[in-house]
Formats: sequence, structure tokens, C-alpha cells
Amino acid sequence: MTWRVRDLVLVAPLFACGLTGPSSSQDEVREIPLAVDVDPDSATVAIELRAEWTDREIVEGRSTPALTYRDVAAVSDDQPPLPGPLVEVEVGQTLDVWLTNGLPDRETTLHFHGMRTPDVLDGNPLVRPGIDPGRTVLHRFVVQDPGLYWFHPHMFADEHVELGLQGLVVVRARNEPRASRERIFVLDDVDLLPDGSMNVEPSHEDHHLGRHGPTVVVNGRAGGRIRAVAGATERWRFVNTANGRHFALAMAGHRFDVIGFDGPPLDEVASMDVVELAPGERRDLLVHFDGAAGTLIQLETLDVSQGDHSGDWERTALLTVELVPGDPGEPVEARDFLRPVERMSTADVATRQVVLEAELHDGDMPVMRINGAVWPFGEPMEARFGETEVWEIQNASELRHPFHVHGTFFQVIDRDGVAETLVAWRDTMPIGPRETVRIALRYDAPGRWMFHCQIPEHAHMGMMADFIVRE
Ligand SMILES: [Cu+2]
Repeated sequence: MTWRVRDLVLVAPLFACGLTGPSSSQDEVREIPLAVDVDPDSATVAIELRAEWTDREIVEGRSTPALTYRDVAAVSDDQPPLPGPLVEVEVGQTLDVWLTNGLPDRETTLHFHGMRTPDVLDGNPLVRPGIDPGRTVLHRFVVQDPGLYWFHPHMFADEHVELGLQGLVVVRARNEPRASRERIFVLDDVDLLPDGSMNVEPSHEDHHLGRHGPTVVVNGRAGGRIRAVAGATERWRFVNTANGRHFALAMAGHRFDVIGFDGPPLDEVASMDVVELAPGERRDLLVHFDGAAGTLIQLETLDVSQGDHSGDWERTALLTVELVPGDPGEPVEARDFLRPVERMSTADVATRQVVLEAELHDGDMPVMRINGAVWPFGEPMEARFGETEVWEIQNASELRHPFHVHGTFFQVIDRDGVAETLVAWRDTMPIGPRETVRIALRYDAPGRWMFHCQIPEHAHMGMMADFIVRE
């Protein structure tokens, strides 16, 4: 039976996510460990990863079986990181990622979310088959764009991303300024069972909202504290790696000076009280702490209920910032990080229609489609290398979908006809229920590319498609 809107309203309480706050633990928020570069040549960064099972302490005192990308060259005897590791690389360098599939029973692929790689390295199993258990594959490409990116499998992503296969790549521009303190925060949530294990059996709500749970984690741990020097300006980057949860970041008495979205920096500062992040999205920002030493400040995610059926994500504390005395370092200005952004011209370009559909079934798995087809059964769209097009993406469903395009960046033109004033390079953006969004994108690389809902459950239920860029 297909769900009608009336049914959805009746079952709306099902979507309420009963959240608890973070644990009372006031451990330091973990920093994502840097990946070890095993290539002495300064033109290349080479890392060796092994996707495997591990045990993590997400909540203090409880051991949670999880997946990780273990940094094979790391000498630390610590438990492998979750998420991580963090690869640091500069524009123009070659990145070599050797991935061994250490999973006992599943193929895997690597997708470098947001990075412009050759399509054969993009993680699409239709372009290059998955890596069998026990095998190692080299992913080599020249890094093109500054920004924070993340990598994850594009097979079994609904389970494996939830279980922790999430790594980070920070790409710096040459001569990029440095703030005295830079931090990366990976935002996620999990559903922990009483025995400490992660529940990855999808519930009815998980099919609609993505696997989610009441335990919100920052850099793999629930709760925590950071210390910031009073008077300092810090650079923070966020990535939302959750399958389904939306975040709305706020910090009482503080504004965020956003200097970048997913890709290269903005050309003007976007000062915001609340920074929203749909699954897959990133933000790059500066935050200034002008309080006195001893001040405690909560970073929290606000209530993201929007009266629709996309989930009631309740207000939750993420971490505590404790201001401490010390040297705030050289002052940095947000404008130092800005760079010119080309305004994509859409005069005289073709418009392509993209329709997202979700057929919701009572008690059964939904069916989701793009332009009438369930991936991989649709005909790929055809495009010409170097051409710019407008995509008019119509969300014909009652659910919110974070929309992700591989192989290129795009700019949002308008939402339901209302022009977007902020010009940013993006690879992911949320589309609300029944909303239509127009984007401009250029086919930057020949090959076969995917585009899909970033909620991996939705992608697996069919909301994914390919386009082929021909020279
Ligand atoms: Cu979706």
C-alpha cells in the first residue's frame, strides 16, 4: 500500500527521535589522527589503509564493534581511529591511497566525496568492480581543489558508513594562511544497544530517515570538551557523516564566519548564527572567542524539526568549549582566506529535469527513483565534456534529500524560484519535501559519474543515477 500524506501525518510521532544529551564525560574531544605519508617524495602523499573490524569506545566504558580505515603505517598501539585517518595534502600533489579490503565477506570501493578524481577512482562499482576481500588497490590522482573532503565506500554504504568507514582529506591551497588553531569536527550519530554494539538493522524510520540513533558523536566520541585560548580566532571545519541526521550548529553569543562550503573558499564571508549541515555537507569557518578565561560555551545542534516528515532532530549538546588563558596567536581575518569565485553563467545553457521520487509503503521498504528509474536500471544521462547545464531538481516526495553529484562542483541558482544569494562551490545540498532547486554545473571530466541522495538508505532503495560525460 502506498502511503498517503494523511497516513504520514498519523505516524508522524514515529519520526520523533528521542535524543539524550551527550555523555557527561568531559574528555577532550579527540583529534582525528593524521595519516602517515609513506612516500618520501614531497610531490606525492601516499597512505596505506586497511578497511577492517575493530573495537571502539564511543561511549565511555563500553566497547563497540565498528569498522575503520586502519592506517597501516601508524606506529601507535592505540585503537584504530573512528573516524579517520585525516590525510593532509596540497593542491597539485599526487595522492596515492592503497586500500586493502580487510573485511571478511564484503566487497568495497572508495569514493572520495567531493574530490575531482578520474571516474575509475570514484567508487562506482559499474565503472570498476568492487575490491574483493583480501585484495589491495591503488587509487592515484592529482589533487585539484582546496577544501575538506571525506572518503567512504560506495558499496554497502548504508551499513558500512554507519559502522565507521569514514576517512578525511583536507586539501590546502598553496600559501594558504593558517589560523593559530585549526580543528576538524566529524559529526555523526549512532544507535547503541545495551551490549555496546551498534544497531545497524534498519527500522521502519531508518528506511525513511537513514540509520540514526540518539547518541550524537563528535570525532567518534559522545560528549567532550575542547580548550580554546581566550581572545583567539580558531578555524573550524565540519563534516556531517551521518546517514540521515541534519545538524544546525549554534553557540550562544557567537557567530560563525563561514569562509567555505564543500569545495574551494567563498569570495565573501557569510556570517551566520546557525550553520546547517545536511548529510555529506561540509563547512569551513572562523570563530572568535572574546570571552574571559574560565568561560564555558556550549556548541550545540538546534532543533531541526521543520513540520515535515524529514525527522525531528532535537536540540542536543555537542561539546563544551572552555576558554583558557594563553597566547591567542597572530590575529587572522576571515577575508585572508577568501578567493575569487567564478559566477557560473547560465545564459543560453540547456536545462535538464531531474525528478526525485519516493514511494512509501506501510510496513515495507520504500521504493525510490530518479527520473522514474531505480539505480542501476535506468539509462545513464548523456552529457558533453566542458559544457555547462542547469539541472532543475524536483523533489516529488515528502522526505528531505541531500543531493550529491560526483565528479564536479555546482552552484545553487534558486530554490522554488527564490534566488540563492550566496555563491558557493558545492557537491551536496539538501532539497526539502516538494521543493524544486535549480543548480548550475559544468561537466568537468569525461567518464561515468553518479548522482544520488546522500542518505545511503535512499540511494540503496534506488535514488541514484549515472551520467556519462563524453569528449
Ligand atoms: Cu534521500
